[in-house]
Amino acid sequence: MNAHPSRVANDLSAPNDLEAWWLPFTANRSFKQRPRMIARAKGMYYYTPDGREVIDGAAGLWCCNAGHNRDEITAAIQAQAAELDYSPAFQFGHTAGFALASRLAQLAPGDLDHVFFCNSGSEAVDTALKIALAYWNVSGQGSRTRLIGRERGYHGVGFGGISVGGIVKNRQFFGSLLAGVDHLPHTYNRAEQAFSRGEPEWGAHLADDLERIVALHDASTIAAVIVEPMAGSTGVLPPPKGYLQRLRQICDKYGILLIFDEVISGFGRLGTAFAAERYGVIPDMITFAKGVNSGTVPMGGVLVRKGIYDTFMKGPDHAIELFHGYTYSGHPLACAAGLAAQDIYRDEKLFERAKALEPVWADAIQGLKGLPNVLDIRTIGLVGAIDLASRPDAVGARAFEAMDRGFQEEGLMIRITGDTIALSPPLIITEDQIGEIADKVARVIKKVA
Ligand code: PXG
Repeated sequence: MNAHPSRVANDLSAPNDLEAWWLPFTANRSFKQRPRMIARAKGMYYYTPDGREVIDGAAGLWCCNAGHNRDEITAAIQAQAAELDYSPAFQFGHTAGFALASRLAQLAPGDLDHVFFCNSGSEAVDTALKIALAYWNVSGQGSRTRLIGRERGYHGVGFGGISVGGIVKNRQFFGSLLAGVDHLPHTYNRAEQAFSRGEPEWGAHLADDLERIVALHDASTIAAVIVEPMAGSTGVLPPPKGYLQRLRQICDKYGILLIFDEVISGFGRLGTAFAAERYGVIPDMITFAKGVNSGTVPMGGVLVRKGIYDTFMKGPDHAIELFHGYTYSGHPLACAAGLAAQDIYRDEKLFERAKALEPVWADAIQGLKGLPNVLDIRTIGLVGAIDLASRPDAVGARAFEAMDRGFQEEGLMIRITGDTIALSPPLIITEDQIGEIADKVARVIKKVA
């Protein structure tokens, strides 16, 4: 008997057909000529089908905060599948869902006491935007319909998310998007901020642009502002000092809801449970996904302040209060994985660990300054980004080669966007492994010079 049947099933070193799977956000033709296949994972490492070790510099896609294939999470998923595979969340409930919601409400700051579950960050964003619109409806201020996002923002790929988002390529092919959306300016200015550690000194005043938007449209038409506390996907833009506090003040002044999209920044990435805590700002809603169960089972959700939830809780007892939800809202397997991941975060003090390692990480990654083509480096929490100069007439080619050769030749997994390398390792990383990532990134940057 084979002791590891799953390993055999995964042994696709020569898969016989790569055509059928249209990979998301991927150069498919290039991938299929020279695949980057992953067979298994443990802790800080991925392993290729031929057994090569690849250090995970990206926590998968910013999600495996507890590291890979944690026995406790695996066991929780297995036990839940054996006990209750699926249970509807429309008009019924199950204990793992209530337990996880309570844990998350406890973890979140202030009176962010209620959780609406969905299955991804994109769904979390669309859910939060819909709750904002419905909230103003049930509050008797139905004229508040405008949604304000930010340039360079990433809020997933649903129509709501790309409408408030500000990544040009994610918007330009998809029609006219949602109506009644406006955007704050992004917060990056290389001349003022290059090679800053943590929050840059320059840029808090950019929040004041919300005053201009309010003056243009009138506050009575604006439902909500949504921002990532730290813009992730666009290439890691930490918020300028004081910026998020200022945004909160202006929202308060005009009664506008403030949504923090913490799909990346949640669950310890910046050294606190949520970025809201790092900045001492309580938003009206927090969207989360990814790290909630360390990326093991699809899950997202929205944390909602008590006052918003309470506003919906009226009308006849039998009446549905919010006409929204998904078949898999609060899926038992995702919830069980979430409880196990939250236990690991607490017991291993992983958020505190990220905070303690922040200076070590910053030293290592900022130490890459001076390598060929490095234009800027940004670090915050356990996140880093390195902007490389683009090759003439080939934007993105240098970083693409760095990602590919990092994986194929150096045993390194990184994320890229344009010619920016993004790093966000699992929070279990050791100081030696920080050194390993920095060394490998340095080698790759020299190779693609
Ligand atoms: N909001 C934010 C802030 C995100 O970062 C989403 C929403 C959407 O989540 P889903 O689960 O629908 O993908 C995200 C996702 C990258 C990268 O490397 C980032 C994300 C996803 C994949 C890759 O930049 N962020």
